[in-house]
Amino acid sequence: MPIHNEDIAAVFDEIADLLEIEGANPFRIRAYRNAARTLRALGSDIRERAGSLETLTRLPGIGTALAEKIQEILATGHCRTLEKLRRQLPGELPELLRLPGLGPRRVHALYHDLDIHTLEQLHRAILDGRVRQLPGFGERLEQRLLEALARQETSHRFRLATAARYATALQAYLEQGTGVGRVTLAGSYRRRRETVGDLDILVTARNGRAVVDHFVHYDETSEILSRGDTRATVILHCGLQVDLRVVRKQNYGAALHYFTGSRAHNIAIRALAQKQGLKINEYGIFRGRRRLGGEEEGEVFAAVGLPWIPPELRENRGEIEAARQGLLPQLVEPGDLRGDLHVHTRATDGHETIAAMAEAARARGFEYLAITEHSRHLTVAHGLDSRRLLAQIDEIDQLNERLEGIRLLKGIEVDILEDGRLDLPDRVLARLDLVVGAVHSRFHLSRTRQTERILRAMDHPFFTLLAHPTGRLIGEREPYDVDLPRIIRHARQRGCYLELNAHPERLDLLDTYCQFARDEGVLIAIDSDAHGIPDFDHLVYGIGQARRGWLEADDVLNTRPLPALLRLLAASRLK
Ligand code: DGT
Ligand code: CA
Ligand code: CA
Repeated sequence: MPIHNEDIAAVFDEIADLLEIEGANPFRIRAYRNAARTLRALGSDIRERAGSLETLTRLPGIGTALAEKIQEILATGHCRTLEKLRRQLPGELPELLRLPGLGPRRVHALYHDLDIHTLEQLHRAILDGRVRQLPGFGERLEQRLLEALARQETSHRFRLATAARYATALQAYLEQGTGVGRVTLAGSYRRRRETVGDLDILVTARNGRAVVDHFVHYDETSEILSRGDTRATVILHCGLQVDLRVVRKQNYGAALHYFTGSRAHNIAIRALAQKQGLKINEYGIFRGRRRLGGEEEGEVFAAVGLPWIPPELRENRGEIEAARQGLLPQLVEPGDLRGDLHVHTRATDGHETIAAMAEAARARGFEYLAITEHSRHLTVAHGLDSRRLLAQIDEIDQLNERLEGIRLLKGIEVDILEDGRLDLPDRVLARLDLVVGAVHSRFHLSRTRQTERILRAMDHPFFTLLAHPTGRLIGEREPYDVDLPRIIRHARQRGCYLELNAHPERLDLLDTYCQFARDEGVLIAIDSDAHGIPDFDHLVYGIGQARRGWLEADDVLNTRPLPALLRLLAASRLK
C-alpha cells in the first residue's frame, strides 16, 4: 500500500479512537474506521484521485466530508478535526490509549465511569482496587498496566536541549544571588549526554544558607524535596529535578569533578588515587589529614598523574588509559564546522527560502550549505519529484552566481524505498552535489531486511551520506532494528559517509557508534536538519554527541574547507 494511504488511514483511525473515548455517535466512529479500511485496501495511491471530490467520493465509505479531509491532509499534512479532538479531550487520554491492553473502549470506561484522564489517576485507581471492578478489566490487566506505568516513570528523562532552556535560566537567576561566585552545571548535563535525569548545579559562596534560600524561592520551583545549609533539591514546574550544592571556593575543583561524574569515572579515579596513598573526594585531595588541593578541577587529575580529561569522555570507557598514554583525542568543537549538509526550505516542510537559509548559514561563518529537501515518496512533507527538484537545481545555480561568501550545494534527502532503491531517477540524482539517503517508512522490517535495504541503497553509485541511521526519536520512537556495525563497515568499503543528525530529538548515531565509525575510518557529517533558522542551533548538540564519541575535527566531514569537501563528495561517487 502506498505510504500516503497509510498516513491518512492512521489519521482517521486516531480520530475514530478519540471519538470513541468521547462517547460519540457510533455511526460517526464507524465512518472513520471504514474510510481507513478503504484507504488501506486501495491498491493505488490515493493522490491519483485526490484532485477531484467526485472521484474520491466514488470510493466505498468516502463521503464529501471525508473526501475533503483527505484533500486537506494531502495539501497541508494536518487534519484540523484531529487536532481539535486532541485539544478537547482532557488530560492525557491519548497517552492512556497507548498503554498495553487499553483500547478506546476501555479508556472510555475509565474516563466515564471513574473520571480518569491522567496516567497518575490511573495509577492511583489501580492501587485503590477501583479499576478491577469495571467490566472488562481484571487483575492481570491491572498488573500489565502497573508495569507499563513504572516503565514510563523510570524512563522520564529530559532531552538535553529541553533541559538547557531551564538550566540557563536558572543559572542566570542563581548568579544574581548575593555573595555568589561561580555557578556551574555539572552532572550528565556537563557531560553532554543526550538526555539528563536531573540537573546538578554547583555554586561557590561563603554563605550556603543564603544561596539555598534564594534557590528555593525561584519562581519556577513547584516542590522542595529537601533543603539544608549547603544543599537543596527541588522540582521545577516542568517536572525537572534540580540538585544544588554550595561549596567554598577552595573546594570548587574537587566538587566539580565529583558532581560531573560519571559515577564509573569517579570510582576509577578514586581507585587510582588510593593506589598512590591519596584520597580524593568532593572536598579535595588528601594525603592522610593533609589537604593537597582541590580548588581547580585540573588538580584532581594532576594528583593521579593525568592531564585534564574533557567531561564528555568521563564514562570510564578508556579515557583514563588514553590520558595516561597521552592519547586523548583533540575533540571537535563547534567552531570547527564549516558548513551544514542537511537542511530544508519552504519547497518542502521547511519555513524559509533558500536565500534566507544561505544568509543565516553565512552569518554563522559557514562556507557552504547543502539544500536537501525530501523526495516525492514523503508526501506528508510535500517531497520533491524530478520536475520540482530540477527546477530547484536551476534556482540554486542562479543563487550561487550572486551569493557571496557562501556556496550552496545541491542535494536531496532522498527516501530509501522498501527494496533499497532510491526514490528519484539516476539522471536527476546525477545532477546533484550530494545525495543524502534516509529511511522514512517501513520502520518495522526485520533486522535482516532493514539492514539489506540500507546496504543496497548505499551501493547506489550516487549515494553520499546516510541520514539519521536508526530513526530513533528520543522518548517517542525506538530505533528501527538494523545492524549498525555492519552498515558502518559497509560505508568504509563502499566509500560513503554517515550522518550524526544534531536535532535534539534525534542524535540517533549514538556516541558509541561515533566511536566505532571513527575506529573504522568512516567520516561523520554533523548536520542540523534545520527546517528554519533557529534550528542551526541544534548543531551544538551534535557536537556534544560527537565529542562523547571521541571524534576529532578530522573525523568530521563538514569541518573540511570547501575544496576538500567537494573532493570528498566526488570521491563517494562510483564511476
Ligand atoms: P543523570 O542525572 O541520571 O542524567 O546522571 P548524572 O551523572 O548527572 O547522575 P546524578 O545526578 O545522579 O549525579 C551527579 C554526579 O554526582 C554523578 O555523575 C557522579 C556523582 N555522584 C553521585 N552519587 C555518587 C556516588 O554515589 N558515588 C560517586 N562516585 N559519585 C556519585
Ligand atoms: Ca544529574
Ligand atoms: Ca543529581
